[in-house]
Amino acid sequence: KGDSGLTEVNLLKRQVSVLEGQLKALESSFSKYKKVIVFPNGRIVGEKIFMTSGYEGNFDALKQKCLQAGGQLASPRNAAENAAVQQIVTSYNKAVFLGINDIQTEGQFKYLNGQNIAYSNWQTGEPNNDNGVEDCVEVYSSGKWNDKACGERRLILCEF
Ligand code: GMH
Ligand code: CA
Repeated sequence: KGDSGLTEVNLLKRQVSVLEGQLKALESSFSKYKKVIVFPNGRIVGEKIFMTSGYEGNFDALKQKCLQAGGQLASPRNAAENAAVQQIVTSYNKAVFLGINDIQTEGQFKYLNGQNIAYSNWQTGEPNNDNGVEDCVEVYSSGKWNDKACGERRLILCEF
């Protein structure tokens, strides 16, 4: 033993090196395919993917569609995510509804999981609960938010 030129440890090191190369190739390929699948109807921000199907409907219909697809309505939690939402709104020239509402308690906007929102980008003067019936949140092409009646129809935007 010892004169084969490759100890068992060295054999394992060679196998790890091969696997490292394969993993790198797979990461590179996956990175490309992620871009392919989101073009032109989605955006990637960190770990999150925003995607629209072009469907339009009221808040309940949009919420159901996103859940059915294994995601949820877009809920931007920082400026970078909101910018991605804005890009979709601008590209389609159609406002979206977010996964945020104050249905439970007027004036307390929450995510669909019931937590109070930790980020917002309200248009000046909003939310104004116009006519006392605005519990949902739409995003304008400016990226700014407006509270709007949940029965209105808007573009779907899910996050995964
Ligand atoms: C009112 C006014 C407008 C505002 C709308 C909007 C409706 O009509 O305050 O300036 O843009 O409400 O908040 O959702
Ligand atoms: Ca409003």
